[in-house]
Amino acid sequence: MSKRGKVSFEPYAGPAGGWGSVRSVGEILSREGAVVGTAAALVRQNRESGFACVSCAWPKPAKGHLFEFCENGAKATAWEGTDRSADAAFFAGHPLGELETWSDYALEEAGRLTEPLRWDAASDRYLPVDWATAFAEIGAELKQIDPKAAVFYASGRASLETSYMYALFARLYGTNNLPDSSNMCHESTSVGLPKSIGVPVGTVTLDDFEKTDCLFFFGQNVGSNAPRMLHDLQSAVKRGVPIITFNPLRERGLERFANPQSPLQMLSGSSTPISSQYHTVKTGGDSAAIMGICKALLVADRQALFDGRERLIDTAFIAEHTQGFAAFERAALNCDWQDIERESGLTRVALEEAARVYGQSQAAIGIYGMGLTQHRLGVQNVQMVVNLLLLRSNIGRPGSGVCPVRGHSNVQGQRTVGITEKPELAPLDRLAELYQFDPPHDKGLCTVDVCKGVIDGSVRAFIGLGGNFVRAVPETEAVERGFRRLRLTVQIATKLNRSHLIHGEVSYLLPCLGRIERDRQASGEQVVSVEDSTSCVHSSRGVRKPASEHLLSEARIVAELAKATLPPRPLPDWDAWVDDYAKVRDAIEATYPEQFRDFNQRLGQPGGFHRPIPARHRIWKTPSGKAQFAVPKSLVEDPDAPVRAVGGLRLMTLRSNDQFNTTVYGYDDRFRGISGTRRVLLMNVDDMKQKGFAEGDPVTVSTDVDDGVIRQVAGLRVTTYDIPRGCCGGYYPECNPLIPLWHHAEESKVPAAKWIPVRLQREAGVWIAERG
Ligand SMILES: Nc1nc2c(c(=O)[nH]1)N[C@H]1C(S)=C(S)[C@@H](COP(=O)(O)OP(=O)(O)OC[C@H]3O[C@@H](n4cnc5c(=O)[nH]c(N)nc54)[C@H](O)[C@@H]3O)O[C@H]1N2
Ligand SMILES: Nc1nc2c(c(=O)[nH]1)N[C@H]1C(S)=C(S)[C@@H](COP(=O)(O)OP(=O)(O)OC[C@H]3O[C@@H](n4cnc5c(=O)[nH]c(N)nc54)[C@H](O)[C@@H]3O)O[C@H]1N2
Ligand SMILES: [Mo]
Repeated sequence: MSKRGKVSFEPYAGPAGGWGSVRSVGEILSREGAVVGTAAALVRQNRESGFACVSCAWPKPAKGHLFEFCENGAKATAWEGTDRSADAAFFAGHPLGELETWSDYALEEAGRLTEPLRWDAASDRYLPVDWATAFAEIGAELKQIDPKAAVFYASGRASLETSYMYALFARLYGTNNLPDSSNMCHESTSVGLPKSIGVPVGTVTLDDFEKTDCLFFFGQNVGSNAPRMLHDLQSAVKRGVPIITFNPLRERGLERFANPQSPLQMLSGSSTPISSQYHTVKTGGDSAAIMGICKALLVADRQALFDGRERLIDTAFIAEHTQGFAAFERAALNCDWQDIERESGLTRVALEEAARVYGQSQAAIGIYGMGLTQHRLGVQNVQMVVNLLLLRSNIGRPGSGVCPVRGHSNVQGQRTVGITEKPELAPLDRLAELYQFDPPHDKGLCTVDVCKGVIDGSVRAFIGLGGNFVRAVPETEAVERGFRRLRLTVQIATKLNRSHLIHGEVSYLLPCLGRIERDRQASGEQVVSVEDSTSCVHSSRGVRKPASEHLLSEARIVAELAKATLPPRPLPDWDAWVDDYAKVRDAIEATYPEQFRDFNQRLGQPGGFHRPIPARHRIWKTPSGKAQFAVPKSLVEDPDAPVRAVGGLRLMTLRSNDQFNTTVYGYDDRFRGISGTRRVLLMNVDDMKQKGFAEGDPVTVSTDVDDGVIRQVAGLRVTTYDIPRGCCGGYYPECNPLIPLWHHAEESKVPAAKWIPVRLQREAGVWIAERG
């Protein structure tokens, strides 16, 4: 992994996993100086006695492999377990004005935060402050602020226990302003799935992967972002299960995988092909593509009926369990192949082939990620996957189901225990009864609304439970300007990032324990719990010595903030909760008795337990009581920016194999053959020719919308890439300044980060690589 090595672009011919992955892990372990402690920690990653990986949300099997981690999980662990620290001496040496010029990489590379800090205006520095003073001052500030003007953001990592306490604190204080990273991520799922099948989460478990005989994969980059899933895919492929993939890019992990835990594959240099069909759909072309498959299936079904052969759709299931089929069928049959081909960028023949394989399967799973949710019609995309599955009764049967691959390791769980800006999703009556108060009933702010409020000045205080808000959101410039005008910013974090530097008048940086660290409280060492992408709740126990003796647990920080802010009240007993997290779990169980029955007891069982998901049993909690077919509103995923005037491109923002969201581990994207830089723009060779660009030309990218705002990112270098014509790719978060705040999914408000209309301009002068 080169930090600032030679810049090069060469197609990567190796598989995902394999020796490249082993090498990459070794490099980060030695760079973080964390070899011994972290290697020991890795053995316990995702295992019964150990901690849940801090990287992605893919489930762990109840009986783990010897090493139940992947390349990127190991990097995340090493990153948190680094022996470097951003301590008082570090901050004494660097005023914030200077740190603002540092890269995301350099900021986090400074190491772990070690003590509580308060911004000092005179010296423009973060200076140490003791915990008691910090809590008292923050409490005093919050008391002065209208609760409706305060925001309690969460980034998806904090445990169920901390998240429950955080949400309760916000509501006792008087607000539902509880946005979380999910608002930029799978909120399209949380809005789409309830309409279609009556639950906000996926329906599959790991067991279904062993029983399925057909997998669809839409817009999820498994090799980089959920690598442990490759084991499940590899086993499926070995059983002969076809994998039908839709992705504008030929992602390595979706093509070939060499299992680093298989001595045979590692020594023989062999690998497993993953996808059996790879459809390089145009960015934003999935609704059209799925419509094409449905249409082909429905046409073939009519033919089968006519010929007296077995039907291809499950008419009995459709009649008993669904609503809206006739309208959907009509829409699909009336759809023009020309429109489908134009919008998806795929041929009718290719889509008919996908339908043919699907039609032969007994049990299919639809897997998807950000390629579907981060679009203007992201909610519709999700519902289209369900439509496809419902046609052949692929929900609520072993081996079948819908599988949104969540991002942060506890992002799904945070929603489960009440972190939501939507009051109707929180059990307010129950909370009122348990804690004897009148919870706020008005709608809180989601991420996009928070950005609006920060820009227009109606938001006054921002508390961040993890995350890197200003870097992760759209409309970077205006949001940063707004953040500097806030009265109060409080960031609870493990590592320094840009959101800590763009701060309010009064600003605190509160360092916390990471999940891999031992968390000792009055009753002894604590375990916490998290929920994965399959609604499996399991425990996590830290194994490493904390990075500094001054760190507090997130649970403790939240409790102290609550005590300092709220008027004295008998309930809850925050101190008792912090002394023993099992008591918080009792409170969670009392609030959600069905979901968390016998919580403490079941948390101890191997592999944890699955929350009940009615759709798994074909109980549909929709208004009609049936699963719902949804007619797509349009096959064009960006209703405001249809193919604009000649020369415009659709930009999708991507993660490299060397980052976790805004955390940049390095400047290589091994699977995509890019080394030494992130300041690139991936382009189709014919688009480059047409624009007269040569390989490596520096360009300025501008957003192509007419709203009077100029949004630009300069200094990207174009490189030819196997990407559909009319589309281009750049990295997140570097390209975030290009996303207009209003350019988000209808209904779910997820920023449409996978289709930003842009124009390019060649720059005079030479391209300069980023500073590491
Ligand atoms: N190592 C690592 N792991 C992670 C993360 C990380 O940054 N690093 N992030 C975590 C988080 S929070 C999340 S949400 C997940 C994100 O994981 P993913 O859901 O995989 O998200 P992305 O990497 O943004 O890109 C998704 C894929 O969608 C494709 N794509 C883009 N546009 C379209 C489209 O219009 N249609 C289709 N079909 N495909 C499209 C891209 O080529 C890319 O392969 O991963 C989690 N895990
Ligand atoms: N253009 C574009 N924008 C996107 C996306 C995209 O694909 N394209 N993806 C979106 C998605 S899916 C997501 S989820 C968001 C992510 O947005 P966020 O969740 O806000 O961002 P992260 O980069 O995950 O946050 C990283 C920071 O979290 C802190 N941290 C790490 N571990 C811990 C911990 O254990 N406790 C605490 N308290 N802090 C910790 C560290 O300080 C670190 O710097 O970004 C979104 N933004
Ligand atoms: Mo995410």
